[in-house]
Amino acid sequence: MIALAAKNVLAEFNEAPEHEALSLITPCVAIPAWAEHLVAARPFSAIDVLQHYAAQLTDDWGTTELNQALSAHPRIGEKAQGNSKEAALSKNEQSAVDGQKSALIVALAQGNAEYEARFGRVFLIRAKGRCGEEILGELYRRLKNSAVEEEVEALEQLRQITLLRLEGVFAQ
Ligand code: 2AL
Repeated sequence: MIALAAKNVLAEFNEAPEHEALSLITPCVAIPAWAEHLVAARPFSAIDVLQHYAAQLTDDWGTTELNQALSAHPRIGEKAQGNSKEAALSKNEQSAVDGQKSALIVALAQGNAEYEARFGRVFLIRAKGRCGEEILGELYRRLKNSAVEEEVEALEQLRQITLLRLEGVFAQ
């Protein structure tokens, strides 16, 4: 019984049927090809090897992947809907924006609207480790980006969110 309890997540991921391995990492990002490639590359000898490969796969991401992934990211300051694992992760990441002063919430909502009007998609930022004021500051800074510069930044944020979530999956 002890042996079962101690069986680590990496071994589980390596040995699980394909659909189970997929469901373990799908909540990290709504880009099916990323999860499929990672599962197809099993087994991994160590978590850092897996993380490194997962990061490498994100280097190929572009406009299509950004739009795919955004369908699963609620606006900053708005709660994720539903009971999916991804929604739960998102709520946790955005916890610093919870219960904030209403002035900040209003400013974020206005900034989000301005961003969406300018770039045509939801403002994406790795919220974990950032306070509400910092997020708002980044939103104002990024509103001054060109469309090309901003896509590069949004993709970098998506990579950070994804790899942080993946770390969470394999944390012992
Ligand atoms: C999110 C989210 O759901 N988690 C995170 O770090 N950022 N959403 C967003 N619009 O940036």
